[in-house]
Amino acid sequence: MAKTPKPQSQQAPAAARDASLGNGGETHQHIPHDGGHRDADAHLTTNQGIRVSDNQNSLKAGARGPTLLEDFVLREKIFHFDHERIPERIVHARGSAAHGVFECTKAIPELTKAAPFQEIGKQTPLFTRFSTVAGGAGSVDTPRDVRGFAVKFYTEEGNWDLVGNNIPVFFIQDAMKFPDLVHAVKMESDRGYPQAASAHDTFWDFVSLMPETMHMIMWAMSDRTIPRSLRTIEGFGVNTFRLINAKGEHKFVKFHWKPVLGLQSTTWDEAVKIAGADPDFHRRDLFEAIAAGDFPAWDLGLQVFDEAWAVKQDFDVLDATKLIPEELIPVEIVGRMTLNRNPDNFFAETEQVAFCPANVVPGIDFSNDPLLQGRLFSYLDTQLKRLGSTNFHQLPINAPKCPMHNFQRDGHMQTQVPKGRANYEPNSLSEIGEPGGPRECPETGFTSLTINDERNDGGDKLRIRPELFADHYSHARLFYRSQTEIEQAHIASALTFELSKVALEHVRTRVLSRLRNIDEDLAQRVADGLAMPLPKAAPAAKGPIDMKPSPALSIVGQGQPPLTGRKVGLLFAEGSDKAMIDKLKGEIEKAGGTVFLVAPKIGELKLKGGTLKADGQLAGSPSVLFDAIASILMPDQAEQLARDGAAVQWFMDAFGHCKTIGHCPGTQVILDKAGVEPDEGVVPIESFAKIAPARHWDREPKVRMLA
Ligand code: HDE
Repeated sequence: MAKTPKPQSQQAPAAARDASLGNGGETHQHIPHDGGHRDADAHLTTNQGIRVSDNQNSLKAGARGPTLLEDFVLREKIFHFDHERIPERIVHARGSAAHGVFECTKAIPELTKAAPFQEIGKQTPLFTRFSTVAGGAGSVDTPRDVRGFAVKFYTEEGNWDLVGNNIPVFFIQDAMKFPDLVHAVKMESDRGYPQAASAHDTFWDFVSLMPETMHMIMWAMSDRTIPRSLRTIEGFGVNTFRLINAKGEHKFVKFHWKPVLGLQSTTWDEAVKIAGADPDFHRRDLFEAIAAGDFPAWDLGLQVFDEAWAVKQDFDVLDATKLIPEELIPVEIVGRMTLNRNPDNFFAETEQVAFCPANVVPGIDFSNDPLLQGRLFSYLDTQLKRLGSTNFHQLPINAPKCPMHNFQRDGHMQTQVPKGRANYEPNSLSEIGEPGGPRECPETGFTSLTINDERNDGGDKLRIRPELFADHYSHARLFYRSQTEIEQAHIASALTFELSKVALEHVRTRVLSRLRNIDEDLAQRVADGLAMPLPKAAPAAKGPIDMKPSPALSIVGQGQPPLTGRKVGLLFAEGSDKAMIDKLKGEIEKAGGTVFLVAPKIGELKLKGGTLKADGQLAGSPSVLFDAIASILMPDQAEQLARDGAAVQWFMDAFGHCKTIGHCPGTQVILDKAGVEPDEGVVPIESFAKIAPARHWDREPKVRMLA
């Protein structure tokens, strides 16, 4: 009689088992129902709680026989895996998020009764998700695109979601056009490309036919859409909201987030190269900064105004394609958000978080902005599809951190177990001693503002836009003319690049005809860049009028940000002077920067005065990944490296991207080969830490033909 074979898991050599487990072989993990905390000593079980004896082999009829349908462990595991993916967000699919806290720095009870703003020092926990808009969940981090900036405040009076972008205006004025806009910018429907790019026919066709997009187009073509880091973007609520105080008095408000690290962007060439070098560049940067305790922070600012001010403006405050220059209404800082904890689980938190502009708390209300009104419907609707159940508010990341009681019941994935008979209201069950359930709160509950709109035309039902919405060019002109010379050149170059990818000539012509209404010089530069004749200006329904330039709209105009939070690539090789490396590293860290050591080989290298391991290998750590670079090399090492394309490109790119280059005399041979010319940004390492973060824009005309 044949001997009963032992289960394979017992037969396998111990080493093979350990390797396949990857966790030391004997350590099982237990993921309990309470949200997944891990206990290394716990038993591996099925979802039914049955202990699993063998997680390596399926159950077979004989060692070489077919797998048995009876194997519930295998079936459950594969079944669950098969359903791991959920629909991605139709827009803003790719995102990164973090937990944090909002601290009130200026109490404003006279403006709003919203809980986070009632007293200085008051802390409100929050969760913030940044995103690109057009690309899918697996696309790259650095396309030219708007960035989403969504914050969920878990206040003690319920969740307030401030769902904004890094640009204060939007492409369209009315929610009716949102599906058209998104269809036009996403991959073209027959060919399925381009992914995460606006440089294609359908986007520009739509844009050229919709002059209301022109203001946002100026922002989209500016350096705002190619940020260096998510930590260096601004955020805006975009739509006009209202603040209401305890007396019921109300004002309009625009929300602003200002990054404490300052604004910083990349060059287009750099953004493109980063996409190849590290598709997860922004996600990694945010995660690593928080993991290192280098917590990014933003100040929350408000622009507050009333109807009396609004009626006097040349634009309508309900029009999301317009902004209020900070010079007209200063941004008043009322608090600071600090992101201080990475998500424990990307799917459970970053993916399943559901933001909704309709989530407001007492003290905050909506305006009649027709874009906002459409948004109030869309988010809940799309989240039902994406998260699959009306009960998605019960997911830990979405659940309020204050008590929540109502008579809503049942539905897919109900995780709560309501007790008693009272699932309706009113009820009189308390009269027979049974719990009657929660009751309305006339005093403290949310009440909508009773006034509709002072300027509403009697409330007739009309498919129409207000008169002032018709000026599509004045604010586009304001934005363009508020930029520094170099930023204007970037806008002209971005337009030239994008339109050069548009095959339909009539579309290019139509865009040029619109640009003439924004700025003649801009239109001419783009026409020259495309080698196309300048068409007649498009007829404009209204305007444009000249507004006073707003320096706050420029990034460069706001000055160079400090070294705090920036990453410096430091190149060394075998034989480099360790004392010099240590000294420079110390100086950079003292100034708040971090150092990433780059060498041709990653293992321990022998240096003059010690040994050192690199953080990254040269070919895998191109200079586009750093804010500035420095090198400490001996002449003979430099001679060798000058024959390595990766080394030469390291310096060439840093020079081309207008970054600071710190060098020692030994490096000169590579600098020469890389075409690095002396200028104020090419400095001996002794003075590096003082000017490292700066971009040297004066250099740009030397390295690039700008439109
Ligand atoms: Fe959104 N937007 N949006 N949007 N939006 C979504 O909701 C929509 C708009 C913004 O990290 C969707 O859950 C309409 C402006 C952010 O999860 C969807 C209109 C602004 C995020 C939706 C707009 C935004 C979204 C897709 C025009 C800046 C990502 C997935 C009327 C103020 C939130 C989802 C996150 C997501 C609809 C315009 C910001 C489809 C209909 C303007 C940051 O519901």
